[in-house]
Amino acid sequence: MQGTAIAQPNIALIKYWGKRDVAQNLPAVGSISITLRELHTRMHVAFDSGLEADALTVNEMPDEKMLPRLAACLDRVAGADRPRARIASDCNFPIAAGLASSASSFAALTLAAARAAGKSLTTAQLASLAGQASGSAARSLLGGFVELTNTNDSIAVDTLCEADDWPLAVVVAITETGPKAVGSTEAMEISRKTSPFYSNWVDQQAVDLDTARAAISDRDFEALARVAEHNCLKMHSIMWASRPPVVYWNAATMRCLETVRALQASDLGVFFTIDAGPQVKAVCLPEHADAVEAALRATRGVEDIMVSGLGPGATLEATA
Ligand code: 2P0
Repeated sequence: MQGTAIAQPNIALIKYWGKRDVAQNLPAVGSISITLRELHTRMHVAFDSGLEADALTVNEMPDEKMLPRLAACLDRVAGADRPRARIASDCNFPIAAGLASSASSFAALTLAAARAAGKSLTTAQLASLAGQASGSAARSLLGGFVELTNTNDSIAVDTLCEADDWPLAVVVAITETGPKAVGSTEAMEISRKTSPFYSNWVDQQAVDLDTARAAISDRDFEALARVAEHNCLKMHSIMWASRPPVVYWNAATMRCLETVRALQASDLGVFFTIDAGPQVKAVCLPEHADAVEAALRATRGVEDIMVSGLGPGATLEATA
């Protein structure tokens, strides 16, 4: 009646932004991401019929705030009549700072809960369950370069390229810690309902996905860089033009982009991407990671740096 799983966050190169079905949490567009290696969330789930209520600890501290969303995920995996559960989450990177902690958390939780419930689920079933909890979580089930596609009434995830087959590095420049002002679920709905650019975004996504898929298949870093930066800036433009506007960037975010532009002008293999937060992720060729890290560390307003390679998908751990 227990299970433990570990999952890594992922960074979208072609972004998920907007929902076609809010109740089912189905995305409006497909997306392509890279799964990281060094950052992780470990989730332990133990069902216990002697418990009167679910209980959650995050990094060994009791946590009431996240519990309803995690409990709802357990209900979907194990059924609403399941025994109550003890959930222990341990994360080795800052939570809610634009680093996709929900992706690694819900990928690990879905896998751990299925094991604890004695269910053997396919990747498609796991993706659907993880995706209902958090759209980006389904991508963390797999490693390397991962594509999430919309099917008729669900989603599917596939590995486009294993981590070892194109071992890029990611340098994360943290410009601000602490939770964001507007959660991405709410910001997506503001975009969908009010941004004049939203329908163009949805219509153009297939072209960006095709371009990125081809670049990954050809290991064409320049082509991937161009389409990923374009897709990222389009996503933020939708938000800037919505009412009310949603601006996740701060002054240091902008300075990091200038740093990346300067590195590109010196012929370093690097490009930026930014998610629903002010951190800048610089994706680079591994031989350039040290130079990219040094330049971002020296950028005014950067509080901390994390460096990661690309890694595997979510895995179950042997439970003692
Ligand atoms: C992504 N983001 O593709 C995009 C880019 C943020 C910016 O997926 O509402 O926490 O729980 O499905 O998965 C963050 O959104 O959103 C996200 P919900 P989630 O990575």
